[in-house]
Amino acid sequence: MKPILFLSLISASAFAAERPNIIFIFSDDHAEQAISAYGSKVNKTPHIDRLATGGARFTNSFVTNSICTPSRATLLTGQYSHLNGVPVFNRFDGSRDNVAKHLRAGGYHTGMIGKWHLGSDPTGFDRWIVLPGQGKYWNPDFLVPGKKLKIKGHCTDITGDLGVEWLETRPADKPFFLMLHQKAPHRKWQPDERNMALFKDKTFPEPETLFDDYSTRPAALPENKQTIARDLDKWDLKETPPEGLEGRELIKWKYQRYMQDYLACVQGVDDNVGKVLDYLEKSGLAENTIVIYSADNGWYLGEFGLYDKRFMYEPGLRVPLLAKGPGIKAGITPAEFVANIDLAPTFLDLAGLPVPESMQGRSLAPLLHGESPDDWRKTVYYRYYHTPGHHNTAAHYGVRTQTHKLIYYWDKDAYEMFDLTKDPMEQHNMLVSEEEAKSPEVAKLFTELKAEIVRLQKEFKDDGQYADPSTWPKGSADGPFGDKEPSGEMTVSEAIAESEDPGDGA
Ligand SMILES: [Ca+2]
Repeated sequence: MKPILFLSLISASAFAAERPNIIFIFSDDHAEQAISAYGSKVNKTPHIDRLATGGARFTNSFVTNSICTPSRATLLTGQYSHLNGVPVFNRFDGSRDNVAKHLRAGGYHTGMIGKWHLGSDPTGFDRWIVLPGQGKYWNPDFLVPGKKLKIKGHCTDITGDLGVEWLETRPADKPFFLMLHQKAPHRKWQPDERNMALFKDKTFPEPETLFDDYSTRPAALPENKQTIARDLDKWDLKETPPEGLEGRELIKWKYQRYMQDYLACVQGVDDNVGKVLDYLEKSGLAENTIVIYSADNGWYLGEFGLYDKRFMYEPGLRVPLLAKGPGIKAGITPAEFVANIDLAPTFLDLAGLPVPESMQGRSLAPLLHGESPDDWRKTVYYRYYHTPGHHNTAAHYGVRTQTHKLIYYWDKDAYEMFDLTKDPMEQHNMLVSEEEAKSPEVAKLFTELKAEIVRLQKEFKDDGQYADPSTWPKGSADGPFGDKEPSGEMTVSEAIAESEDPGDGA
């Protein structure tokens, strides 16, 4: 008897019991440094910390292109931007293969809720309800197949509520896969009222590099437009600075205003992680449900004098990654280099499904089980394209090893190299002084890191396409959604009832 026939004889519910449910909670721009399990000095995240205590907290988790839309395309495809066709804020082609299609075909009930920002309708999901483009914090519209719905309230709480409602109304005879994607804490930070009240008068310690003068990194940092000093606008700050403040005092004031709103938005995300975890425990689903938390890109909390993401320095490159559930060892902190290309293969592997050749990442399941494979990657390759973009951030690629980092700004033909063991804040570019660059030790390291980039570009099939902005695919990640009139105001339950995909089962 062939295995496929054998499977068809097992009742669906018996099969469901064998395979774990998976909930992937994603947030937008949530810095690892703003999670207490990661040692935050500025806030506490008790609910995200529950995942660390009861499961795995990855200590070297990176993104391959630190920006929203490309990261989401990588999440779905397990591929770098140059292969999945989304190097910048362009539209994802929904006819491409994605992880949800595999899970759905493999017997999972699949759902996508919240921020999508890929410009095309979601495919591969039994039910989806997503924000148009960036979405709004207050009284947001949501898209379901063919319609736009308006829901009253704060987006973070609504997204959490939609998640619980989706779980309540799912078919009980199938394992499920739910992507629950928060808009928060994306700029221009508008917290819910309860957390705004909690954070409005707080003050936070400043990072060591808030007043970075960029003197050893002249290639791209001085011209960037994501600085706290110059680039936060009146919509970010929402208040006029006190009269007479200037220079460093004004930067300090802006930093505090920024952090108050940003961290209040993070707290809303944490509250809603708690809402989902509590529901899973109360309903008994926790026993067979894996919950994974991550963010779409790194983020600067004043380090290098910056907010935003993009640059390959540590705060931009690192993302939180935590997971708890059946089969995952409690309290482990895997230190292997993992990246967002690994998420799609991980979902499939956890579901007992094969990982297609097209995916470039590797399943994290062995690491979640407490194993440490000898042949795990020791370096990570990064490539950012969006130049000048919204923040005049020069395009670059690079490699991070366990001890060093090499960054290359190709339009400027400029390299930066850092020793992360001696200089974790990346303040000293070892190539800026000719004398140091020519020293045998530094020159040898530079040669080795350049060779490693070449090796990684070959391994990941990056031949430099999209390096020239004229080759970027057309179509915006923000549309086309404006042509649908929103419904009258809906409740979360009414909205979920509209979310079923009548599509082709793709
Ligand atoms: Ca983002």
